[in-house]
Amino acid sequence: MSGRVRQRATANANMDAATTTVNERILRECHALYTDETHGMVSIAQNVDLKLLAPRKKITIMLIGNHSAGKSSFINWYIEEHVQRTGVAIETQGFSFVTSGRRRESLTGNATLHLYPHFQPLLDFPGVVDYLQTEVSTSKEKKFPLVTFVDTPGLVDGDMNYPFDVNEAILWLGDLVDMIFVFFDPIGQALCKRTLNIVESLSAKHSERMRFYLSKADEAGHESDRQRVMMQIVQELCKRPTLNRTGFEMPTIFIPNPDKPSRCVNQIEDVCKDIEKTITQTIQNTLNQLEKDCDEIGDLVDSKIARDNEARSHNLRAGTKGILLFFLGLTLPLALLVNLLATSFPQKMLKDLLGLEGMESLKLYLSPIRGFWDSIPQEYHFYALLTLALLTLILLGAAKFLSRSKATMSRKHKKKLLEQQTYVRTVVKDKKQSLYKEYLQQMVSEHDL
Ligand SMILES: Nc1nc2c(ncn2[C@@H]2O[C@H](COP(=O)(O)OP(=O)(O)OP(=O)(O)O)[C@@H](O)[C@H]2O)c(=O)[nH]1
Ligand SMILES: [Mg+2]
Repeated sequence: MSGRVRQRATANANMDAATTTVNERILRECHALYTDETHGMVSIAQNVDLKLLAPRKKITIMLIGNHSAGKSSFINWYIEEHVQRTGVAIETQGFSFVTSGRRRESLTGNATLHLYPHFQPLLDFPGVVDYLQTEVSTSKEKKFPLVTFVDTPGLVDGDMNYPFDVNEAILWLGDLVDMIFVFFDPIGQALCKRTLNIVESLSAKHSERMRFYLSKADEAGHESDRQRVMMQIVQELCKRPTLNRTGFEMPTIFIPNPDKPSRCVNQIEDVCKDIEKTITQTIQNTLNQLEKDCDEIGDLVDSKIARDNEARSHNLRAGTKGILLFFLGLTLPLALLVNLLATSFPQKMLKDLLGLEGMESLKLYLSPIRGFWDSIPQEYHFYALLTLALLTLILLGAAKFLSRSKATMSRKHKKKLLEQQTYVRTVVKDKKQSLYKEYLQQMVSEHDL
């Protein structure tokens, strides 16, 4: 790296550090603790057959609602930059991810999936990738550095042809996002069937993520008209079983327009507070999950090593049993064979071979076998031999069966596991504690302000 490039890189890093909030850094560092190539929790967990997912660095908010409900306008207002096209025509045709970054750019569908690998199954929805894009904005407004918005196509009934299965794609996205904002606008087709069906299915699974808003409330006429529109929408929603709850909340929001002051109550700031609350919750959850994952990895290493020790002592026992049975299996036929040889061999040759003393002691040792063999009537000798052969086979088979060993870890592997366990239990956990402390300090100082 040349001096100037290095200087610029350092300047960039310093600028990043200056503009990055504590929360951003906490989520980023947690993410890095999971994804580091050598020491990452994800790869460590794989060694103990645990599948971990790295936490996200931002929360994701999906906006749905009928066509022209003001979804894209809300995003533009939040980030204070006009990145999403807005207008009375059907403006947003596909899915648009709006996220913050170092420079303003627009990315294609494939680049979007590269940036958000966990959204890659979207490829299973034919046609979606061509209608997918990411708008990167340099905005640092509100909590935008910690948020990714997912703008969706306006929902309409009837002949409108979507280039992909919009219902299924939205339902699938609903599983992955942290918040789902549903915008109902008082003048459009707020109550279109498609919107109601999607909202109903989403709320069957994710009612706690969903927020309902009466958008463009400044266009709803007088207070009484607004109340009537809202009642109608709520009544219609409550007809659906998954949405039938008491205390249905539907704040009224609109994009403040200094040229067109409105007397209508605007609860748009509460939306921002809600986003902040979800971010705070996400940080707490991420830190708690980090601790839980450390504990789980630690415990799994312990039980893996205990299983390995057990397998080792099993193998030792099995080996001993196998050897004993093997010898037992061989002793019987060997003894009989020696006995047979000793009796059928010419006595003189045996005497020459072993000497008189040797021959006598051989006879002495073999006498129980000879006694046993002689006690079997001659005509049963064949069957006795057959039984013996069978017995030998059974004993040898049992020896093989009982000496089967279990797989064990190599010493090197075990050492590595223990090192990783120590790393997770000390380094990662300490890091979690210090991040938690920073998070709390920051919360306290924010409240002081
Ligand atoms: N008066 C008023 N007009 C709004 C408000 N929000 C959006 N609009 C206008 O409503 C029109 C539609 O807004 P969009 O943001 O494009 O709506 P959308 O939901 O993204 O529409 P599609 O992308 O077609 O689904 C635009 O002309 C906006 O200027 C609002 O709060 N008050
Ligand atoms: Mg739009």
